[in-house]
Amino acid sequence: MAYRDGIDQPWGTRTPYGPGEPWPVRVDSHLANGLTAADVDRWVRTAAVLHSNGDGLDLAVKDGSIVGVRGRADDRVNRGRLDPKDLFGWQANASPDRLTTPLIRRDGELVEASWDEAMALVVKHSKDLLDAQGPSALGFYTSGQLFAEEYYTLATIAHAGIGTNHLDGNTRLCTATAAAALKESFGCDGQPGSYSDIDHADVIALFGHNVAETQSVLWARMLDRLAGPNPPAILCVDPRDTPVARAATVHLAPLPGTNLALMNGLLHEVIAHDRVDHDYVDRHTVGFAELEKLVAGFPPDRVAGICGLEPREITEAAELLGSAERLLCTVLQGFYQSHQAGAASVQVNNLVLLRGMLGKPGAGVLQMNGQPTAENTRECGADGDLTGFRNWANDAHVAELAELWNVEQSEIPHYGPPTHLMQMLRYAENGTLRFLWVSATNPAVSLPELRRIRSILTQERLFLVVQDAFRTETAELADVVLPAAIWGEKIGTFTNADRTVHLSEKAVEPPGQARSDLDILLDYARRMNFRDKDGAPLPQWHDAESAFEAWKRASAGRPCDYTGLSYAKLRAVSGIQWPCNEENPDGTERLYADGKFFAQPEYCESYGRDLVTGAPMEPTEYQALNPDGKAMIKAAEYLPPHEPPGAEYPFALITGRTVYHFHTRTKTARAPQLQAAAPESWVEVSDVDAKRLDLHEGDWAAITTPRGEVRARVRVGGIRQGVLFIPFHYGYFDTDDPSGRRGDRAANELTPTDWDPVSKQPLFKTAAAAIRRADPGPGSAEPAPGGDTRVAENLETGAAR
Ligand SMILES: Nc1nc2c(c(=O)[nH]1)N[C@H]1C(S)=C(S)[C@@H](COP(=O)(O)OP(=O)(O)OC[C@H]3O[C@@H](n4cnc5c(=O)[nH]c(N)nc54)[C@H](O)[C@@H]3O)O[C@H]1N2
Ligand SMILES: Nc1nc2c(c(=O)[nH]1)N[C@H]1C(S)=C(S)[C@@H](COP(=O)(O)OP(=O)(O)OC[C@H]3O[C@@H](n4cnc5c(=O)[nH]c(N)nc54)[C@H](O)[C@@H]3O)O[C@H]1N2
Ligand SMILES: [Mo]
Repeated sequence: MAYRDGIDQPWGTRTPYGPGEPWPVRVDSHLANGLTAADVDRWVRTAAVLHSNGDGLDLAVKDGSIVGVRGRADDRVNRGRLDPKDLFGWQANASPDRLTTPLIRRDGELVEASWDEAMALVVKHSKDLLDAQGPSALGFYTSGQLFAEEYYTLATIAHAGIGTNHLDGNTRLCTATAAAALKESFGCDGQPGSYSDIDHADVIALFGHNVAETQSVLWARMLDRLAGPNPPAILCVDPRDTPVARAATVHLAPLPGTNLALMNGLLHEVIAHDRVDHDYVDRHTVGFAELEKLVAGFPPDRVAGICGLEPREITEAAELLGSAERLLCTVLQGFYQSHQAGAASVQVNNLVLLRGMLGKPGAGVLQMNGQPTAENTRECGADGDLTGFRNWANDAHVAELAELWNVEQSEIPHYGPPTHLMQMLRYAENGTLRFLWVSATNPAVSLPELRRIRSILTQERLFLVVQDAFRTETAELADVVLPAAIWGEKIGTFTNADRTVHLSEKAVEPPGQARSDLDILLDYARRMNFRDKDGAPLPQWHDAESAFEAWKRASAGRPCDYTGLSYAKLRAVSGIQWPCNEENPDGTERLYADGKFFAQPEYCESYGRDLVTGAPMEPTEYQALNPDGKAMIKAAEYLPPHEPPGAEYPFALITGRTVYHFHTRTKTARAPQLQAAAPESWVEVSDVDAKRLDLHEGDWAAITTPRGEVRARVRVGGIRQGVLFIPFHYGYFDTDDPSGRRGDRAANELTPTDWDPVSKQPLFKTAAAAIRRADPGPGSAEPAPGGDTRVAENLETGAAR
């Protein structure tokens, strides 16, 4: 068992391996100061919750407290490795500022209250609004960080108990585009590929995915392949010089917001050089001719002009993609949160389909997830999807749900898809939505255009319930705050980006009166007295395991079939990939290996949309397009971004992550090692731009967009000219902000209210901005604040080559 310093060496030491060989085991561990494994009373099974990778780990428990972590050597995902956030982030559980009692707003202040008082208020507002305005006055905004049992319970309560269509997750900000792209191409959500494809691939192409910092154990797997015999070639598409870019064979740094043009250009080359697997395309797809026609208009020189690249770079990248024998593509926020997100992400699926790269080891596509349990939000139907990847526009699917929940079909709203969050906010803004229950997300930092978000959430007429473990920026705005038990303090299951399901056991008691989200939701249902059509309580389950059994029934026969899983089985095996059922008792490594898709008209999750306008297709159109349920190749015309850089705002602004923090830092800022590694926000500026603007490393800069202004210290380099990058982790609260500046550093003060027409995912990565030096001026500069992995990265990639 290796102790390692996860701060200086985010990816640890190399364990090289060759193509087709198993990835060697390397067990990472960290225990609280002075403790050794001999001091640990118990090790408790779980998996990582500070990203979507699903790394299996055990929590060390001593005297009723969590005192450390150890990776699970037998886990299929990580073979023992842990990411820096997982080595240290568990310390947040025991933070002295955890919420321990409910809070209610009295005379403008949040004051402590009993559970009875707090829940009585929530129930009174729910009932009053149901009577006065009906179910559409109530909305729920949940997370990608709860457990499957909790999402399924919430979906049941919202859709069948209340009967509102207003239920979405922060997965809308995260993986709505992944889900949309999969639905457009394959008729249904569900990750085709598997992490084990990394062991076999000869080309790995990462589209807008900084895997090194955001799924660092997955990057360790790639680095180990790079350090072994016959390493894969890497294509990186990212405007920044990320660790992935530095290890890449070909790095394309397109202008933000031009992904679709680039993809059309790459497809143009693949087709022009006839790198198409015609047999595969003929047998398993529809739509090739239209794509061929559309991308004919995207030759390299035109695309180079749009993307700010050299034509040669595009042909080089296309050659790599076109000559690959085992091509693995991954996609994440550089595509999902950028202009034409859905359309661009679908083109990655098209690439894989054209090249016949599905279902065999080393070939495939990972339309990535971000959050640890985003997959479950989607499959349980706690976002804009219906439970079990059912199709809201297919009455037979809604009838199945009505039967499962034993309610009338007419009680489950399906006049349109469940309301997406940005629309819900609009309803709240104009006063038809009057009750919003936010669980496990911090929208006052994570949503775009924060000034507008604050004004919506603080309206007198909106009753805001916030369920969290900490007194976040959002909790501060609430009418009622409910203290939640978190990971390690409750039991449940969750599923990572490659469909691997883990059981997360309860290791310790939650602090004070904090309760699991499941218990809170079930308590609400009982107090609301929801009933099915025979008068029985709705939902009928009463704890996590009975909720899991109910969810299994809801998943039966659907793509995400859990019927072959049980808590007992998940205690015996560390990580099992769905579908897991009678036919596939050990789970399923790759979807679509047989060229059969979940796309039959009567079975598919969605009839699809127009990729440019987002207009939904009619069932009859789908039937005509794809009667046999094949994979769909869909073309889309490139449009310029809505807010291109111009005279007043000459830079393209993008936002994203660092390896040391998770989101709004409610956990990672409470882990001293992580907070010390990246204590303060910064802005990345290219060398050329910095020189021109007389900006130096460590200078304070003011960054402005039409929405607002923030301040951050300058980091010079690491990004293409004309582009600025700000991490979005830093909200306006802090425990130790040395500058004393608050309220002027959250990246989302700058981002626009705009979303992708297909997935409705907000555009966090396409805006125009200006930058100037702010006081105290030149000469006062210290280096830009910590979190600088550049040294470590260079060591790492150097070692890998
Ligand atoms: N350390 C850490 N890990 C995390 C998280 C975290 O907060 N911290 N969060 C988790 C979650 S929820 C998510 S969703 C994932 C996100 O994981 P990633 O998507 O890998 O992370 P981001 O930094 O948001 O964006 C990735 C890259 O997109 C690039 N990019 C920006 N605009 C464009 C563009 O127009 N085109 C292209 N091609 N690229 C562009 C950025 O330069 C950035 O390097 O990470 C997960 N893992
Ligand atoms: N500008 C910009 N904005 C972005 C992004 C970006 O790249 N750029 N990325 C977007 C993406 S991909 C994401 S995923 C979002 C993330 O945005 P958020 O979801 O707002 O971020 P978190 O800080 O993870 O918030 C989760 C909250 O849940 C709480 N919590 C943790 N576990 C539990 C639990 O078990 N129960 C309860 N009740 N609470 C719990 C935590 O304390 C925390 O307050 O941000 C989005 N916003
Ligand atoms: Mo995310």
